[in-house]
Amino acid sequence: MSRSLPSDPSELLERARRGDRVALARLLSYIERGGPPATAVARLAYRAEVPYTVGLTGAPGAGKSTLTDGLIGRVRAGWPGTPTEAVEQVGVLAVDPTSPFSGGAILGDRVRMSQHALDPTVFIRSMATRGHLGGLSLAVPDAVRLLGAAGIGVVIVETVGVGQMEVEIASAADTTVVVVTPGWGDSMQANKAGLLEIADVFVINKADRPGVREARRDLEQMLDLSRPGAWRPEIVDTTATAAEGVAELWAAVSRHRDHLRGSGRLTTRRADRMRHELRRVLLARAEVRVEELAAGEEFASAVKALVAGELDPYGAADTLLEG
Ligand SMILES: Nc1nc2c(ncn2[C@@H]2O[C@H](COP(=O)(O)OP(=O)(O)OP(=O)(O)O)[C@@H](O)[C@H]2O)c(=O)[nH]1
Ligand SMILES: [Mg+2]
Repeated sequence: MSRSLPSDPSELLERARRGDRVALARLLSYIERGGPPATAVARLAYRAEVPYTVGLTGAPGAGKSTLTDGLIGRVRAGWPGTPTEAVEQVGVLAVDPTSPFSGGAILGDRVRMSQHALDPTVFIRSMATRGHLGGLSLAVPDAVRLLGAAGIGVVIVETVGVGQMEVEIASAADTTVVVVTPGWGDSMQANKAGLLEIADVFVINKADRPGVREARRDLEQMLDLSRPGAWRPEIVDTTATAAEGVAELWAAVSRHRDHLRGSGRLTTRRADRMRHELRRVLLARAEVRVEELAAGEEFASAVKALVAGELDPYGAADTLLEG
């Protein structure tokens, strides 16, 4: 760190609330690294009121970061239709589930290249898996709430990739945007169904390239065959590099948000997420408990008894759990 900071989480959070971005970054590092400090930060930052979260996922290189960069300006201008509802601060978390390092060369460079990198009302950070128990699927919501506790009203979570893990992270958003490109079908064949399930808005980026109409037809067909529901995902064409379609994308996100709020689904969605999150916390805690048991004497003698044929594994497990 370039200057002295307290290490106490509540002092750091106090500073982060007053706009100290270095303090906020330090708190995020705690969350990323895991262990008791991560839990302490997460508990301090927990609140019912959370930022509106927009997840962006898609294949590597689809244009998520370029789109995010364009969206930031839109977000700062407020929600379409409700311009009085100002969004004073925007957060961006760029998540790479495949990388154990944050600020890694590629992700970090792209994040830093953002035209908003020096804007004090915009907070951009990359996140990767480190020690956080339960991995990124627990660390990301903790991080989002932390940004909220620091006064950030909208958080964009960019997740690289289209595998199951990415889908899980991206779908922990209020509005999930799936970014595809013309000719996307092949690269995402494996997880088309998963993406279809989580998408609230589809973006066909790189619309300056041939194949946009085919890509749209493909998506429309898939939507026709699935998900009869109150919300049919909108499909927006964008050319992120020329900032084309970004306003329409933000408008589509905003309409989805109106739909969630108007139908009461924002509340039920968030409750579902908390149900899921609590299960994951319980599982993570149970795992720790098992490791503790496995390091103990009782466990060692249970193994001996198993080897000698005096116990079966199920009986042994029952005994250990009761103990
Ligand atoms: N032709 C064209 N190129 C684009 C467009 N949007 C992004 N790109 C380019 O595609 C490349 C990848 O863009 P990024 O925004 O970094 O894509 P990303 O999805 O964030 O990539 P990862 O984070 O690595 O998964 C860059 O060279 C962009 O300039 C577009 O609309 N049209
Ligand atoms: Mg990116």
